[in-house]
Amino acid sequence: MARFRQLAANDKGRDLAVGDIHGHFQRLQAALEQAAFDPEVDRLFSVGDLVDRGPASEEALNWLAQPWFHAVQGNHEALAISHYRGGRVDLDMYRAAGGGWFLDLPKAEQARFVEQFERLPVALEVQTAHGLVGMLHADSPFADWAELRACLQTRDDPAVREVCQWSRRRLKSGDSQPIQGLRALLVGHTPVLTHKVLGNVWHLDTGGWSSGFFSLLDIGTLTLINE
Ligand SMILES: [Mn+2]
Repeated sequence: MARFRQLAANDKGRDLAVGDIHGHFQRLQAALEQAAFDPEVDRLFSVGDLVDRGPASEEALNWLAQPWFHAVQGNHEALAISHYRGGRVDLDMYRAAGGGWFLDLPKAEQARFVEQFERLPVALEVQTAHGLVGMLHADSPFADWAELRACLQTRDDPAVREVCQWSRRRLKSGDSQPIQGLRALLVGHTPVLTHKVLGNVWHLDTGGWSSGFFSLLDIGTLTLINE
């Protein structure tokens, strides 16, 4: 499956992006209703981690089946894939991180999720009237978006995937160097109290799945509509 996806601009409605969901689809639905999200014309982009921790991870499949919903693969989707495919996963860590619902599923049920998670790109980019907006779960291993695009399009490099899905370096070090070739890069993975912009990198995991709220970013205008 393609590790990089490119989407054309939405000339009919709004494109909104949201941080980590972690099984809290009911809360997300409420946030969308408050934002008057219209699935007929609007699109919703997830920066990954749809499952684990929350009460309704199973609903991820219903959301992923919607034509207006687009997501990249987070480290929690990667954990499910890795476990199912026989990779090395620390099961205590995985269970502690909310993966119990998946580990306890029969293998055939796990397959239904893994098949969909494997279809998710590691990174995607969306055209907007004001420039290109990129998304991935954690951080870009390259300062130039074109380099990441070319890399994901041509080879499967586990080290590149690792940074894209797991790194907390940028936020920890307060690195405000922008990603070249993008108007904005949207990420999640590390919870923040309110959205945080470093350079042109927007950290959107404001803990809607825990004690925070879901930030919905209009990627056309780069404005938060509920913060
Ligand atoms: Mn994560």
